[in-house]
Amino acid sequence: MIDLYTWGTPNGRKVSILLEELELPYQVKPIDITAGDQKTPEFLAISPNGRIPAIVDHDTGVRMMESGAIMLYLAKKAGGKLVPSDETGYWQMMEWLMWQMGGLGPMAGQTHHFVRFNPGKAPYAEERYLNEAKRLYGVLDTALSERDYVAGDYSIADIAIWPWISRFEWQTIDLNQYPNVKGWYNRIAGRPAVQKGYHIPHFVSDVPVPT
Ligand SMILES: N[C@@H](CCC(=O)N[C@@H](CS)C(=O)NCC(=O)O)C(=O)O
Repeated sequence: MIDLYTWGTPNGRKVSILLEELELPYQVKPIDITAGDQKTPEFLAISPNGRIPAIVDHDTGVRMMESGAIMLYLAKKAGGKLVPSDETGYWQMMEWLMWQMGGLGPMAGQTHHFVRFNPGKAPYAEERYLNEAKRLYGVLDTALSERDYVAGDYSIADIAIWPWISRFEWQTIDLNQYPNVKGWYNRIAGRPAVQKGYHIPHFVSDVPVPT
């Protein structure tokens, strides 16, 4: 059994959606990051960086933070499901997973901070992060003009990227400007595991539907 420490954020949803896709049994341990639960000594012993998501796998004794590492661990545990088996596909998956972890996630996160939650306080930061978010949407749109999913078949890289794109409204992004991203977003949003994993640890609002 796996314990998933999470909250209803893009990084948390990456792992809950993956666990649903892999059909691995897990129990949810909500960590309310708005109440400071991520700073308790008990949670820091599991996730030393004080961020969700984190897991404890009671089958193996593994404790882990960092969503990208957790996703690779879980996919391996499930026998390599949602990881391309061919060499080219594998590294393409890894490339887009790293793109999400090092690029889209941090830049979109800053966009949420400045554009959504602190408008007017730092116009330079708002412009910088929103422009970078738009640039990254463009990169994804170009990649998806050649294929349905970032590494060919649906993989953990798509699951890592998707919850960040699901915040397009917070980012003031019009998905109609990125038609390939919009089609990909809707394809993934329609998956039952995505609909279920999105609402972990509890329902906040419906999965956003672009108009
Ligand atoms: N690189 C980390 C980032 C994790 C992260 O930033 N989590 C946010 C929620 S999306 C968090 O726990 N924030 C709490 C805080 O900032 O104190 C990962 O991918 O797991």
